[in-house]
Amino acid sequence: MKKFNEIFYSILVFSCLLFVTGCSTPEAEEEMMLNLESDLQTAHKDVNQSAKAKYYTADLSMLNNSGVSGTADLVLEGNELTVTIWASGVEAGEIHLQHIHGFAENNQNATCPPPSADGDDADNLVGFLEGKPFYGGVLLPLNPFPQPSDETFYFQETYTLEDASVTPLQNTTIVLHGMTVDGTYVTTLPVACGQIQPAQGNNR
Ligand SMILES: [Cu+2]
Repeated sequence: MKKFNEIFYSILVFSCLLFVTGCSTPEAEEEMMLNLESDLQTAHKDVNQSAKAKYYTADLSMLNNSGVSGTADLVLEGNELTVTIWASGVEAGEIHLQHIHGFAENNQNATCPPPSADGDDADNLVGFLEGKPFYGGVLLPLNPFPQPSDETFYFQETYTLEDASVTPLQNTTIVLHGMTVDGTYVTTLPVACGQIQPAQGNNR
């Protein structure tokens, strides 16, 4: 009889353990969170149904002979802006500032500075401030800023726009920064720039 009780007790303990662990494994919790998240996303989409996604693109061309080029894709849905950037020719191991630039105050169309934007400092470089009359001020920092381990990077981030300062997006530019000049890394030096334009996807 004692033996039976022992076995019965062990089975009881074992099934309790199974029940408890089964309900609280990290995997199960993660799955629950994912389900919850997708429910939330569905709800969010329903709310934003009237806000049709708008698609934009920018060809990033090199500035200051940097050898940097790239492409940016932007999707604006309501006030959620997703920015994707592929860049190559960047300096490995260095932080590359990147921003959406433009003129918030008067909707002037931002452009990329020509080589002649180099002022009379005769350094043959278009500095951050020398480019500003063309691309305007920083409207949205595209952080976290990439610090690639090689000469390319892929970047994607979604931002909730607090106000209308970056819209209309076709009036803005994307500028990548950061290059070594005479042995010194100049974090702010513009290395690539592209005007944001509506993409074909707008007709989707
Ligand atoms: Cu910038």
